[in-house]
Amino acid sequence: MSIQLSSAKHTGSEVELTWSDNSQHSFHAIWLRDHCRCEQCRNPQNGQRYLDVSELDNNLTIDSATVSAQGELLLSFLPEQHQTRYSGEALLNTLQAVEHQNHSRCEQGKTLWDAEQIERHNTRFDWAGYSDDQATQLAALKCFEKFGYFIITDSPAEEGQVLKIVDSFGFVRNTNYGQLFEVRATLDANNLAYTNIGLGQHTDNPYREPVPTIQALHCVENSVDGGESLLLDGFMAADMLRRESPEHFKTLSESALNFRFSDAEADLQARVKMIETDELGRVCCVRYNNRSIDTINLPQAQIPAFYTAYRHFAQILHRSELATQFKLIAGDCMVFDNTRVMHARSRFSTGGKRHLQGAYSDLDGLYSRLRILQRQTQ
Ligand code: NM2
Ligand code: OGA
Ligand code: ZN
Ligand code: ZN
Repeated sequence: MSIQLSSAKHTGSEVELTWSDNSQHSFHAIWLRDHCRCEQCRNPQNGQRYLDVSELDNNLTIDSATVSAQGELLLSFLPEQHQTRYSGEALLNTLQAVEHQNHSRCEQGKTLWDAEQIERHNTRFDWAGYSDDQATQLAALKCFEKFGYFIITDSPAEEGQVLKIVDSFGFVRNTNYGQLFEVRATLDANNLAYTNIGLGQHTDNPYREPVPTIQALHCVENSVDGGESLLLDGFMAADMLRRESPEHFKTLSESALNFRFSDAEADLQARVKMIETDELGRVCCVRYNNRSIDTINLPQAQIPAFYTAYRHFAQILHRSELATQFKLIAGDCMVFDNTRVMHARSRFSTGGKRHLQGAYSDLDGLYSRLRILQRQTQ
């Protein structure tokens, strides 16, 4: 049984709570007042707040704080005589959330992997099972949350299938490349992706801010020699960089770079970091694309340190023990977190045909879908 709220003591500005395991935690009056869930403070149907903090009295204090027989915290505030209550569980959940500071984007709480580690897990889900069964879809989305990708297998090798796959977990992000883009060798390609040359480890569209946070690549046909795929965990690579050289990691997480894509119809530019960290220094986005890095216009005094760090990161990305490699066959679709997982493809022959269809999407939609599926299975 989880711990219960036993007693409350207040000083006017704070409440000190004592729990059944004798631990103690304080909450401030302003937090307790602002988070009130009564019908005057929040809409009971949708839970959205009516209250705006500017309306709170400057002299807000706690008038009384007691613990009910059911273990609820009962409070009243001055000067407005407002009353509110909290379950012990809600307060405990808050304390835990504060301690972990977890969020769906950063490296913490995820399982970082290298080639050997990922091969011990299932990351492949066949389309029939996935589209029929919510438990399978939930497993695929949990795989994505943990490892940054999943692969749909045995889906119809038809044009447009990639959009059905994106629809299953979220929403397509339209860009200058279209809702859906054709990845095949063309003449006059506006992007090297549309040729038969190999593409090194990269994330897509670092020149776009906000970056598309998910990419789906569905294989319609792949009868060429070569054209093999590779995925690697960019959070793992960033972590290795940090372990091998905290200084190089710092350089890449602090230097803003210009990325650019320009053709007849678009001139996309973004000034962003190769390794982005959150307020606690945890990696939450990596960007790496040697084709699209614009002029590096750092002061020349910073150039040697920058290139040393950049080359170190690049060398890590090319270590074969990091990458899982496979050849997409018709009907396969890889869905990956474009803020975390890097992809690459090897050069392919001009004999035979290779045709992928791609689409961008975003993490907010996928994580929302994941939480809804979790809610339904609870
Ligand atoms: N395509 C395939 O980010 C990139 O420029 C990689 C993107 C053209 C949509 C290729
Ligand atoms: C891309 C890309 C990989 C491939 O289109 O962004 O990286 O396998 N394609 O062709
Ligand atoms: Zn209230
Ligand atoms: Zn790409």
